[in-house]
Amino acid sequence: MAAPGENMRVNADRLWDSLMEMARIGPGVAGGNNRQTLTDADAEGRSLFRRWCEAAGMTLGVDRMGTMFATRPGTDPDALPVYVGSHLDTQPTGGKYDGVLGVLSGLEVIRSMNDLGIRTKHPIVVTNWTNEEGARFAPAMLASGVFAGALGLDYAYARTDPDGKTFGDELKRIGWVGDEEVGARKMHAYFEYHIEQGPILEAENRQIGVVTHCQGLWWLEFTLTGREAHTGSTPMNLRVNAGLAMARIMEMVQAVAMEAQPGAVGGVGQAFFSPNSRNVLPGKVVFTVDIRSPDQTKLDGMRAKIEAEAAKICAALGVGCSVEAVGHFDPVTFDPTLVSAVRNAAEHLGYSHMNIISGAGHDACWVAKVAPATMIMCPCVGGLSHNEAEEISKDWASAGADVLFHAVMETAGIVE
Ligand code: HGY
Ligand code: MN
Ligand code: MN
Repeated sequence: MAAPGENMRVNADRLWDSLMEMARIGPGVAGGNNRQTLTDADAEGRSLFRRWCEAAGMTLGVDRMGTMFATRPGTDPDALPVYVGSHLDTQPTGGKYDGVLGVLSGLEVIRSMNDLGIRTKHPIVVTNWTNEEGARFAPAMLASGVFAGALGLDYAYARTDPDGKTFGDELKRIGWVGDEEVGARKMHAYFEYHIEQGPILEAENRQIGVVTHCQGLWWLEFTLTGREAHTGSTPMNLRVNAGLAMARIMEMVQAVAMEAQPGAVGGVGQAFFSPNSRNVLPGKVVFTVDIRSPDQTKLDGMRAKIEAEAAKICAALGVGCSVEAVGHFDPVTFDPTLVSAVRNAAEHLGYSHMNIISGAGHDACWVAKVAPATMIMCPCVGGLSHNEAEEISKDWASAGADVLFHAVMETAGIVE
């Protein structure tokens, strides 16, 4: 059964108001957000979150990756905390809810516990992970990857953005280098509440996604070397055309992902041409292939095929080809006990629900390596995300937050 306190609900208006207030920081150009990690806007959002946490009576710890941990004490000082978290950084053309909903719903759980005078055995920690998106500094889920021991701190600090600025310098610049060793914290459990970022829950008319798994991912960064030449006076048979090689590789990635259906995706979201001049054939093209699948064999098979076929495409055009994996995590199975706590909470609260596999990656994917972890999802309009038009309803937002509230209370243990 879900936690006692049959009628526990979050304050839906307060949650929604907090989402809208955070959305005013780092506004986009079309109603969404551009609050990229380690920018001044990110720093402003972090300060607002810190003020809210301190006003709710929590104490803040920060680790050397800048991840924020706000703690509400439990009655048992020896009990490991229950963590609730997600991320406040956004894509350059991001929505108002991706990541933010999970962080601010965690805060809303604390605010509601305060309203109801609830005490728990285990402490509760609300977490804002640094650089979940991986938009400015690849890979995605960078801080949680270091926390889980999958990525090194020095590797993370050396990551550069397109302007050549390093993660470490930017973290120092905004004044958010904490003193805690990354990964020193031990967790009793971790919950992440997130919008689905896909069309399934809305199409199936379900309020809650009980997330059982998350698909794995490879980010393959290709660097193709052609020969800079005049686009007008260079005969077609004399070209060493890296742009053409990229186009053929992108077409091939689409074909490999379609051959791997169902349960596979592949595409390219970022490409850079050098010198990127309209009438110069590119000497260098750098682009990242993003492939994902919940099936390990299928995921790794796609990677092998894409790398082999890309080498053939480039050889046929005389284009140089190198590839580096700049992001990866294996498919994840979330903790069955926590998954059941989420399902029990949804049933207890009378919310429609279904099992779902997360299409997007989340910090929970790395946390699951070092602690029992799971996720809760709510629908989003049209399944749209990583788009400023990302939208959810207030009812969807609060239903998921209610489920989070009950699942966390059940796991943290209410003390009468
Ligand atoms: O790439 C992802 O899946 C996440 O949005 N960082
Ligand atoms: Mn996210
Ligand atoms: Mn995202």
